[in-house]
Amino acid sequence: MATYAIGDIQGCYDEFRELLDLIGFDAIRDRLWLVGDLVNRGPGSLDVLRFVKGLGDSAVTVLGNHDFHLLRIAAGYGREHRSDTLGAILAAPDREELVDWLAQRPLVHREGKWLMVHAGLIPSWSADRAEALAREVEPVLAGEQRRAFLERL
Ligand SMILES: [Mn+2]
Repeated sequence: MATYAIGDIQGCYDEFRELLDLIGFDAIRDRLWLVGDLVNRGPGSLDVLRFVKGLGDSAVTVLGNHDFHLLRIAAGYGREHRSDTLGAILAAPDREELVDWLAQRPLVHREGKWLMVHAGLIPSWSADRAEALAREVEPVLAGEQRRAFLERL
């Protein structure tokens, strides 16, 4: 069993699948840590979301700023930027499932001596503090207060 950590996929579905083939990733045996920003910029954000969601417990994903951008737009807040490539997700028949799934991802993942977070921590924060703050935000984002939270984000 191996754990592979991969950074910002940013909608680059074909390259992502190519990379998984290259490292011989086996969803039964191995685990994937994804460091946030699954979506936007690349052309395959919808496929990335569907695929990673389908990996179930084999993949751990923390949220990145582009993922938050999608959550805000899906909730009716924020504006699509001209360079955004989120249209296919927003128009997808499984949009609600995908957005709900994304909103339930953690902000911080900690396992043993490892801490995974998108784009780093404020230097004055400890891992404990980052984890505690993440655990405060996550149920809000995953629950009924999501819209109110995203409006103010
Ligand atoms: Mn980012």
